[in-house]
Amino acid sequence: MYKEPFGVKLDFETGIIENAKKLVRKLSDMKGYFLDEQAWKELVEKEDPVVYEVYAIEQEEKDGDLNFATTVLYPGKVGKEFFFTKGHYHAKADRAEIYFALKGRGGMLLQTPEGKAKFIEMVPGTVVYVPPYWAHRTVNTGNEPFIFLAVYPADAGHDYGTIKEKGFSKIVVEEDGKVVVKDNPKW
Ligand code: M6P
Ligand code: ZN
Repeated sequence: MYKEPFGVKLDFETGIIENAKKLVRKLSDMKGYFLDEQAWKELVEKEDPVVYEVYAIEQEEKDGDLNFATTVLYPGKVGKEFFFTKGHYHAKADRAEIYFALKGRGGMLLQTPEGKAKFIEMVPGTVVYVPPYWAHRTVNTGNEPFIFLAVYPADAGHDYGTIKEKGFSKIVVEEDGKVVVKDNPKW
């Protein structure tokens, strides 16, 4: 009936949560995600960098419980596009989420199923509310790891399908040394 409460240490410098399950996403795991396919291929062949790592403490997929995870999103670009996380809707689409930025700088792209998109800048201390039904992807627009904590319902699940096929309606690129959010020409 009662689960055991616990406290764990989150290292603000590295993003590592003790006893967490670690997931690593390399650039080769993200085929088809970036706009410039040639630049993606060249970078994969050259060094296949780690794009991000996730340290997650997850519970059984039950209504009412919570998961939490840190993400360490490395700096880098594919062509002009900044490194980002895959991005997802929740499998239970009406589940919300909270992100809390800890280190580095970046932002979150959010999108409704109809393609209405929004970009929210994130610096250490920024808390982002992801409402039910919005897909979400984080982007590192800086030159150091962008680290944040996410808290989400244990039964939310991940739905990668539509984002993997179509991406977001907006892209985040570097132009003349500036961070620019523009329409995705492939959308
Ligand atoms: C956050 C949470 C996780 C998610 C991770 C990486 O930590 O939202 O649920 O898995 O970011 O994002 P993605 O699953 O889109 O690759
Ligand atoms: Zn989520």
